Amino acid sequence: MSKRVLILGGDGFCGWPTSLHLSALGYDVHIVDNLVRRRQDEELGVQSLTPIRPLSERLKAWHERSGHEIAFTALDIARDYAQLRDLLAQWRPEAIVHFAEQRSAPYSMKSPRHKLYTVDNNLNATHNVLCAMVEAGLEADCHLVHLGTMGVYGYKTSRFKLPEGYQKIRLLSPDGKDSVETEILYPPDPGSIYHMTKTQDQLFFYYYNKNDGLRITDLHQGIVWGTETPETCCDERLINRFDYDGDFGTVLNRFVMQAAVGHPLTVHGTGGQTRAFIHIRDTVRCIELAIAHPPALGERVRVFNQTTETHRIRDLAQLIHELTGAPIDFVDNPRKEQDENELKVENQGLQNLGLAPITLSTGLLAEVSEIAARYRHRCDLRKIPARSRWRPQAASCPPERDSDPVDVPVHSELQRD
Ligand code: NAD
Ligand code: USQ
Repeated sequence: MSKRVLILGGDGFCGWPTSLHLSALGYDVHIVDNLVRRRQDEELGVQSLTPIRPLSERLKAWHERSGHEIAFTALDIARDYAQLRDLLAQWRPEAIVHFAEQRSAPYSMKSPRHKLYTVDNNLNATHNVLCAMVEAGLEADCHLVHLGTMGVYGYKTSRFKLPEGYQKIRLLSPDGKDSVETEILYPPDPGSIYHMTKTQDQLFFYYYNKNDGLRITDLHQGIVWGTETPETCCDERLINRFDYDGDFGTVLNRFVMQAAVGHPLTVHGTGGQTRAFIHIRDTVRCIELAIAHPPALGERVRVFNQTTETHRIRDLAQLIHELTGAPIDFVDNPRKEQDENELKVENQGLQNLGLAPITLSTGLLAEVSEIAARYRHRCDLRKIPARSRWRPQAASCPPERDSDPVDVPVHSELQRD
């Protein structure tokens, strides 16, 4: 019998291609999603650059193409605790992949209500999953794979490589005469409310692993770029989402898309920020590897840095400029972050399990560029600038008026699909 995998957030940018990839490998895949991400597009008055289909149509198309069925349950895992628990107790997944959080740093900083929504959604979602796993009696049988972020470490330049989750330290006695060596979670240093929720997820994992023996892998993922995987590009109805707007669009995909529509590349500040990156095809492969190698019973939370390379933002802009001729615009940075930082990352864990990293190449950039060019007529140029600010603006420059974050019962979301 094939292994049962529950994908929380399986309609999203990473969750959809992962669901297809695991289904193609023969896993019995079941998606849970409340489709809030589609409603956030409505809230922001924007749409994915690629024409993503309703989830029901996606699932039908996948069945037609592959012969595999993917089940879907609509629920809000941050609110519908009892339904989540019952689903776990009845279906008894052997692995759960948890993508179902509000994942945009700018969205989390738009207004007090967006901060409240992000904290409420992300912390309750993660805690509900852990609590339900215990109540459903899945301690020994199920492995939770969570998508965390490289941003939990913060972006201060360090003399050392960032470790995979844990840091050896020496604790000094109050008089400084004695010391003891130990290992702790790397000191968190979140750069946004969104990133802060991911640092708090780590404590939930630590506790449930220690207290209930849950087996957990936390994947500290870098910025994902690219859009298609072999499964999503086999039928236009399976196409993955491509976010380009100032809230959900991430930097490299934004630059490629900006070049395709003739918009200057929007480098924040000096562009001296160095960040970790991974291609979407490696995302799905890393999750496959994490599922195939669960921690042993009694093992502490396993942490992998799910990233294949680091790049400085202005170097990426320069590369796209050289490939396309698009001009570079150094804009005021709406975020509170260091202008310049170095970043060295330990990332052997997933490679030891068999990941052969895909790194930035002109061929792969051309593929993203081709998608961006194909759908550029769907782009709304007004949605490109990043307007969400980390600090209140001066009175002479009033902030953008944002609508409230989505806050509607799940049932009306479902009627849209
Ligand atoms: P996404 O917003 O495209 O997908 C998240 C999915 O979860 C959406 O389909 C949404 O509807 C669903 N969801 C959110 N809250 C839910 C809830 N309470 N109940 C049920 N469903 C809910 O995001 P993504 O880009 O696919 O990211 C997935 C995960 O990976 C996130 O946790 C994110 O923090 C992490 N991550 C993403 C990136 C990236 O560059 N995209 C990088 C590092 C880490
Ligand atoms: N940036 C620009 N120009 C732009 C957009 C962004 O210069 O048009 C800069 C930002 O100021 C920042 C960097 O590029 O310094 C990265 O921004 P981003 O929006 O690409 O990525 P980020 O906000 O860090 O968040 C994304 C995902 C998030 C994930 C995170 C991984 O949205 O879910 O956790 O990447 S990491 O960055 O490693 O924390």
